[in-house]
Amino acid sequence: MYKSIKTFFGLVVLTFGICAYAEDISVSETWSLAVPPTSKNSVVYLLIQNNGSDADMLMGATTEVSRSVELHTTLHDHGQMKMHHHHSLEIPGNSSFIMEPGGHHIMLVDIFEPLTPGQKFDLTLNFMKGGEIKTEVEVVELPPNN
Ligand SMILES: [Cu+2]
Repeated sequence: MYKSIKTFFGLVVLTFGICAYAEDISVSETWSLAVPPTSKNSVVYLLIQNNGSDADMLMGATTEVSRSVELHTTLHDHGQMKMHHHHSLEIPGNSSFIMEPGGHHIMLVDIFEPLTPGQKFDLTLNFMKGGEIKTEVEVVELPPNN
């Protein structure tokens, strides 16, 4: 059974002495699937909870494990799986926004090293109103609940 990963702010606070997080937005259940060494890309899934009454916008994300990070949604188009690249994603107020296989996801483009099961890395999400939210991603071998 997969246990949820707590949102992780510690390192930012210790390094810069700045506590920058959004009261309304929280990020949890963050995971990434291990990929073969030949794979250039990987994917992060997570749950965003917006406890504020207003919508926020996820503008992007950064991490040290890949050259860039993109916001994607998997679409089924005439029996073919395609990924749509978003410049931002709206997170409606008072709701949870799930990123899971077959739907929304965060694409790690050009990973520098293969991601292996048990590995953890930081991902910083950038929200228009909520600012930067840092979360710790755990790499797993199989999707949770499978
Ligand atoms: Cu994708």
